Amino acid sequence: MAELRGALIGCGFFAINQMHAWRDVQGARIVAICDRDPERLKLVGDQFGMERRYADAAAMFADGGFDFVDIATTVASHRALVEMAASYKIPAICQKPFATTLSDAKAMVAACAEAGVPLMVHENFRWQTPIQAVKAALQSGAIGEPFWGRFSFRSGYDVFSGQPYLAEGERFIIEDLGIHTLDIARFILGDVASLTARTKRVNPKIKGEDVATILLDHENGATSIVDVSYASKLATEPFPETLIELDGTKGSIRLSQGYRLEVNGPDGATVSDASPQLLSWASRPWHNIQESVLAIQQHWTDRLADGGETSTSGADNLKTFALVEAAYESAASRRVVDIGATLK
Ligand code: NAD
Ligand code: 89V
Repeated sequence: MAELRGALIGCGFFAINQMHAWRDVQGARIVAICDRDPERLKLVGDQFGMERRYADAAAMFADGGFDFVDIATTVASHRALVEMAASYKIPAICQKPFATTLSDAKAMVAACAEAGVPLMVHENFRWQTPIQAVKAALQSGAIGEPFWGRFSFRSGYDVFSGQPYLAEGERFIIEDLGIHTLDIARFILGDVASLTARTKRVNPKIKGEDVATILLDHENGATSIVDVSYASKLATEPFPETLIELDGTKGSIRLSQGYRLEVNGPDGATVSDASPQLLSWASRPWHNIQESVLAIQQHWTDRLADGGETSTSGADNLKTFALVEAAYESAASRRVVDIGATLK
């Protein structure tokens, strides 16, 4: 099968990881890049030896010559760029957060469905090695039926130096980081029927909330807590680890700091190391995220080649995005929010 040719839009902070990962993906390569900022276009173009460079996405689509597009811009441009891809019948990957509103996200899913092209959200956290290890342990049946979970990301890491826009939005931690944690909760314990949330802003230098606690009622009857913070000053900084606790009818799973995975079942406890690999282009502490970028981009390439549905398709991600919207609604109203009603 011929190698798939991709085009990447948005050559910013995170796209560097995506470009490195595309070099390692089997079966696809990037043939064109686009950024409206000439400095970013030059920097990434030179670093990755790209000949085809565009300041305007419309001009790049008009020239064509690629089989899919990887949209790595920030959220404001996602809807227009996904709809542009659909209008050219080009399969699209879109960075998280998928859109600024759930109605935009639904419109993007509808546009790609009408065009008959796949759409995947670059929701990479569920592809992290430790998260996949927890899922595999649960699926092995070792702890029986899970009835309770906690998905926790608490850090004091300075995310604002690399991503200054995170300090400027009315919304911060749920939309940027909690979106990953909520997706992990769905991935591990299944879809959510309703939720309740509380938020706080601790850091006075930012606009949005930097602490959130969300109580989820899963459709299978399990209860879980998603708690996220960028205001937690810990003795050993855990960024960017998601810690997980699961209690089941026959045992328990604990993913603790340092990627330590403990599975306690009827036959006793096993402890293993669920650390991610340090890829040649990766650097600590980001290597956990960087490895998952390669994993999701390989998954996209494999599904595009065999026509299968991706794990984080646009349609799937609407259910994660609905949790983000519902969490903000619940924090504002202090009420329980029904996810079925949010998704309607
Ligand atoms: P950034 O601001 O550093 O980069 C975005 C780039 O897109 C900029 O260079 C900008 O000029 C360009 N751009 C924006 N609109 C454009 C348009 N219409 N046409 C062409 N170029 C355009 O942002 P970033 O930190 O790289 O974040 C990008 C996305 O990646 C965000 O949605 C963010 O949430 C996500 N992100 C994901 C992770 C993760 O682990 N999954 C980590 C960091 C960032
Ligand atoms: O994954 C992200 O979207 C990043 C970070 C991990 C820093 O929150 O913005």
